[in-house]
Amino acid sequence: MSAAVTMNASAFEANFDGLVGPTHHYGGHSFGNVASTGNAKQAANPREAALQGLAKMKALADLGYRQGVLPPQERPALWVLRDLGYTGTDQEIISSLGNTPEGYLSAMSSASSMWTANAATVSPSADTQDRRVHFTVANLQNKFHRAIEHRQTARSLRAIFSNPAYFAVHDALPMMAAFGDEGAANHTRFCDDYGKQGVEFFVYGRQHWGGQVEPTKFPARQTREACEAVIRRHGLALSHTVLAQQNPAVIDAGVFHNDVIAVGNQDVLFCHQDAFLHSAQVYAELSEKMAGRLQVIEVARDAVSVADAVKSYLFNSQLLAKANGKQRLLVPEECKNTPAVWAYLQALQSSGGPIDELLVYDLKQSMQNGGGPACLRLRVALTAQEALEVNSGVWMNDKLYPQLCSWVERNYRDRLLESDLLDPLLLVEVRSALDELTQILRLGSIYPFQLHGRDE
Ligand code: SUG
Repeated sequence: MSAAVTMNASAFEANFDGLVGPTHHYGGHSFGNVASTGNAKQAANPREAALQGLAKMKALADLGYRQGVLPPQERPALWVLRDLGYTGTDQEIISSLGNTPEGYLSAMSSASSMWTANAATVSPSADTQDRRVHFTVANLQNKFHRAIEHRQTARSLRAIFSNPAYFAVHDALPMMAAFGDEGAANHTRFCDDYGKQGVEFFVYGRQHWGGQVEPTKFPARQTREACEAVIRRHGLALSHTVLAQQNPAVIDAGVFHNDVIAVGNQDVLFCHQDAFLHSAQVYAELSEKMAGRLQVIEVARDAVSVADAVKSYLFNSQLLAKANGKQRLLVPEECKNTPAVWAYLQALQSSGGPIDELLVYDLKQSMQNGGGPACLRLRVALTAQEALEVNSGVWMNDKLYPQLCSWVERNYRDRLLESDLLDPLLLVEVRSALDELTQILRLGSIYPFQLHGRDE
């Protein structure tokens, strides 16, 4: 069974999933993400959202994969509202925001940090010059509700990957359009073995200086300049990195991150025919840098349209290594409900190719905001020694799972509308829940309310 193999390997890939926060709701904040704008103002169920995410984490831990938990952020972000000139007590600020047409309270209450593929870009120690695991926290500067995540993300990552002899957690890049960075959602690492040097693949939506083509309808959130800065910071060898531009037409069709149209793991790239500009060149460069060992599974537009890929999140799946040398594909339930996609997946599974198993999970609460299985996780390849240096309180196991489920059951509401964000009790509930969580996960004081209201 894979359990023994993945746990005992000298290096392996761990997934760190974002625990959904208690203010999960549908704010419609992400222009270009059609699920987010399409489901705006629907009633959300934060309790169900958190339990759905925990069930996926536990299932992967049970299959033998290393699975970690990243904590949610404190919301509403009152320190940002104070920066914007709102004054008074916390409760006075919250109630004074009820009528703002800009939706400030909703944006400042977003639980969007659950999508930890956007928390950071991670380079394993086998790829970096100083042989440490490097993280660059994503600035997420394209969206107001997400641009406020990076400082807490850095604090949380430093509380988990705290030993500087093994881990380097870099602050976010400058908060400018030229350096728009959305983290691992636009980054894939190919390798033969997680512990050996791999090929890091960076996909950008536009080039800020000197770019030729860009989407015209929706924003390209990731820039080439940001990818290049991450490559420099992490000390990656250019002989083992590949940069590619996303096809602007698919961004305009709702593919706001590359992980909505492509996923890769080890020596497999699974992507749509329309994912990249100049696909043939991209595959050739990847293959050359992988010394010919790359397997590309390209899904033809005749088999699955871009619209069906966006609706089902076929490519926002997790490709997971198995002990038999093949891979599992973990997809959201929406794939089952999209006939062309489900037919494709049935054929894929029995094709004799590198993917021989499907896992299907219900992640509807997150999916309705445009966040599938792959959005919910940050991949960190670790050696066995590095894994020992990770704050052990965050590893998912038989003890942590019931503790977190009970914590959710006790602290989360089962219905949340935008108007509920005005409820003065919600802030009290959030802070008391997060205080307890930092103890369960043994994180120490990381939140602004624990740091006397400061976000620095
Ligand atoms: O940034 N949705 C997120 C979804 C992120 C998905 N991540 C990856 N593809 N890796 C986003 O657009 C919606 C929030 C709202 O509208 O309430 C939101 O932020």
